[in-house]
Amino acid sequence: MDSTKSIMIDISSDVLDQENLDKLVALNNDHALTIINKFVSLCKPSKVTVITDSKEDLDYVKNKSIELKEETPLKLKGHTIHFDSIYDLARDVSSTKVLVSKGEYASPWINTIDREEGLEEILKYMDGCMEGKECLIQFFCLGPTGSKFTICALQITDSFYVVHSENILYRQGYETFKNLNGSADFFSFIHSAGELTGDPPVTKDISKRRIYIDLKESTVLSVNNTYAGNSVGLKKLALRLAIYRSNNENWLAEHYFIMGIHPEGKKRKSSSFFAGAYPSACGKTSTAMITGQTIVGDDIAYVRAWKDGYAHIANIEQGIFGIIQDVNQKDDPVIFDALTTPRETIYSNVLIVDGTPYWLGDKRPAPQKGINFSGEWFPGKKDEKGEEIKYAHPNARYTINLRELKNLDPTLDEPEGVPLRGIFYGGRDSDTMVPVLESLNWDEGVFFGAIIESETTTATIGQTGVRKPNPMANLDFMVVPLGKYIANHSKFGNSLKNPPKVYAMNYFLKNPEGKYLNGMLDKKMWIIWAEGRTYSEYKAIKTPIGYIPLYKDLKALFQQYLNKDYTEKEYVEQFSIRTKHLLDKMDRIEQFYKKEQETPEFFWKILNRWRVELKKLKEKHGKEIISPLELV
Ligand code: SPV
Ligand code: MN
Repeated sequence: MDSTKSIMIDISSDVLDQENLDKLVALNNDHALTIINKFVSLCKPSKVTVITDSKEDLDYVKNKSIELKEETPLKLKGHTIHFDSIYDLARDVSSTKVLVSKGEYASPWINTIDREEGLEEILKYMDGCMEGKECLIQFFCLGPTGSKFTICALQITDSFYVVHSENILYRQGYETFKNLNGSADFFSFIHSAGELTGDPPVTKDISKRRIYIDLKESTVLSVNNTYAGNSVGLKKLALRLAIYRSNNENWLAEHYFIMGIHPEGKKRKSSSFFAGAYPSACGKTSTAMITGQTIVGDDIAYVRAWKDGYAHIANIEQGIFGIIQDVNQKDDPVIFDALTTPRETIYSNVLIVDGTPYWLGDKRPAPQKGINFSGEWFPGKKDEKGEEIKYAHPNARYTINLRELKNLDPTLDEPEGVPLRGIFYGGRDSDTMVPVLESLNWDEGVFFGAIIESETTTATIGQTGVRKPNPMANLDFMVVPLGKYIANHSKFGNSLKNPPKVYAMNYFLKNPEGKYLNGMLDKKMWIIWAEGRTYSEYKAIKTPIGYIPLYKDLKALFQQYLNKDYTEKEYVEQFSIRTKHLLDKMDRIEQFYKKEQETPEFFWKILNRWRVELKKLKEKHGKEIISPLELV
């Protein structure tokens, strides 16, 4: 034991005691020990604690997070509140960079920094960043354990909130790590909240917030932040590493929810599993939570070709870090119930009034005072720039384990994942795409994902409401050339005997007066229609851009599920082909993809076909907006 210690672990016994040392040695993994040695000596914590999968260790994290005031208990049992710095309430895209070597190609919208320069900068910020603090070391599994999907991960951090969140959101993996038999095949995340200020303590030096992705070492370094999208290694930091790996191994790592769709009154041999990618804050979680359906996951999934000829998909998480704004009793009864009853839940950046959390759009009377990320809050409070501080942040979140939800699909831990029947792609698009559209084939479906445009939201720092391309809702996390990523999608699906059907979705279409054309509940009709299409149950109208539903089928669905009279006028307004808007979109998309050196040929072919056929349609009808009734 001692000789192992002197060779492998170079940490003073004042910092790492025998019990914790033993836990590390038992892993029998030199690569992990090398990383731990390196970062403990750089970050200089006063204490190192190794967290195994035991309840005792997990409780230690929870209790210590409260003791250190990273979290504060609320009125209901298991509920806590965590506040991030007022400057750290969303993902910081501009400080998140991929380390690249000289001469390496990166698509222009991938934020990069020269590897040497980036490492020098961030390692400088990390030097001594844990002084006087306790450092936690924990091991996790991305994906169901013991499965082809599983990727192991090592997290080193000085934030108990980060590890507590991870323990809710991911599967513990200390025991699985032992079974790696010394392999270096895992992801590593080193994080520090940096110097802290205030009560509760938050990151002080936000100008030195950096999140640097080292693809070569399968490592992400993140410093001077606590907002989970910046700090929690296993979430979007791991997604970036997985995108890199999957694109070199012909599988997919996606910003997907997964749901089981269960149409009323229809007997299926098995559940119908669908995935969907929409940019953050565009209805992903609420789709996966549609009443009557089951949820497998709401944010990140891996997809692999399976021997049955289907793509199989697995949620790599086991919890939800969900946007809380607009969650209310009427529209999201399952989540609302879970959030207002005792269970392990971390709230972040909501308003606390006498130990009870309030958030925007909760449909309760607006509170008049309380504590939020700005300290004591009162109506009319302004920030430094003179802008009003709302009582809760629009990107305020809740963190819960999926097992807390009564609509959880029983396949969450299935090592084989589940066969994927369909994929939804969508964005916040007020004027172009119809509410639901089926692709003509797999490559046209890849095109649907590749041409997502969406108005920016509060999930990222910066201006909101700006229309931007967001391929597969994954652009923020892209670490390989976009062209390579699109080509990988094409190749992946075309190699399957039963590729998923693909649907473009748009929940945000408006009329020329700016009024939304669909209600919150309408998306249920689109998913039930899509599911039925995968069983060839509905006929559809072929348009230049794909298949749209027949009026009679939607009318029947609205009647059945909402007891609503869906009028032909509504259908025509929603499903007309807006040729001018679509052609303008093709121009924008062309400009965007022209910047990419590696855009595959099939993409340009489809874009040109859309253009030619949309123009023809416009000319044939002598107008810009063509009613679906004229296309039957
Ligand atoms: C998102 O913004 O897409 C999220 C939350 O799911 S974050 O962890 O910030 O990425
Ligand atoms: Mn997300």
